[in-house]
Amino acid sequence: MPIVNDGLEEELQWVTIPEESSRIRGVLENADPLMQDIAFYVIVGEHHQTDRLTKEALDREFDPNVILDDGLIAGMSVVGVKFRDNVIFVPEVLVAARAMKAGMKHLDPILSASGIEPIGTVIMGTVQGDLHDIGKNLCGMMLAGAGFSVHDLGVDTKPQEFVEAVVEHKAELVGMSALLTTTMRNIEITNRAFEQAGLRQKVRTMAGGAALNRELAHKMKCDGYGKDALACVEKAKELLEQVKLSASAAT
Ligand code: B12
Repeated sequence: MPIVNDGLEEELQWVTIPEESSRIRGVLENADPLMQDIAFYVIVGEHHQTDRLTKEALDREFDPNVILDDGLIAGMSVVGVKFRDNVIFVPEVLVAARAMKAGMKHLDPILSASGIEPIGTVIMGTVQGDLHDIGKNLCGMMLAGAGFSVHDLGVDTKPQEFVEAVVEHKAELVGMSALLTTTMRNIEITNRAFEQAGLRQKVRTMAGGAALNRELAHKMKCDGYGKDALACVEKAKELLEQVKLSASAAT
């Protein structure tokens, strides 16, 4: 199906790297026109329209995961490309992030609702010095939806804050988000803080964000890496099993 939203088609002209273009187009060309509209309004930072259309999509019984992937995240991918290529700058990205959040506000309660006893506890936070929170929030929502109890420490989280939260909430898992190459090393520093607090054997840590890949996450001494929110949930479940196994081996 072609892109029927002319504004979106125009925006896609900014995506010039062939692999990026075919990945983003692949999603949008297979998406419902309503998802194309949502993506467009995220790109241009129209939070009222994103808010309205996300609600309309839910009323029309679109799967919330489809709205998230084919609408909101697809739009944000184009924003990412335009920002990287200096087509837009921080203020425009902030306006797009506000639009994305306006849509996520409707999806959050649905993606987070599970209504069952938590399967485990996760502390989530963006590492110290880093203010990006969209991806971390998505991961938190998906984890909550999968049955985890999630405590979100927000952005710019100091290593000691992660440590204190693990103790306070008796968490088995920690999820760290880092989008900047300059803040990535704070993942390792946080892992070291767990070591110094004598907690490193008890807690499993995972990380994600644009700055990372599997190798880097392991180099930063994490137990796991997730490339997106779905992988985050899978990794959390896997690490929780490891915690349970090592706890039962210790008794
Ligand atoms: C939005 C954005 C901003 C917004 C943030 C708003 C907000 N509330 O989050 C604003 C404008 C504030 C911003 C500021 C800056 N930004 Co910025 N930003 C972005 C942008 C365009 C999109 C990020 C995003 O939200 N993506 C969408 C979400 C859904 O994806 P995600 O975050 O990657 O999350 C997914 C996965 O990574 C994973 N994941 C994320 N966290 C976790 C955690 C765990 C545990 C797991 C398992 C998985 C996981 O799952 C998520 C869901 O699928 C990226 C470009 C990009 N391609 O990433 C640049 C980008 C990250 N920013 C960049 C830069 C340079 C900056 C600034 C330094 C710019 C400046 N000169 O001021 C500042 C830094 C501010 C600071 N101290 O943090 C660079 C980083 C380059 C680098 N390698 O270091 C990028 C890559 C753009 C670029 N190509 O140049 N930015």
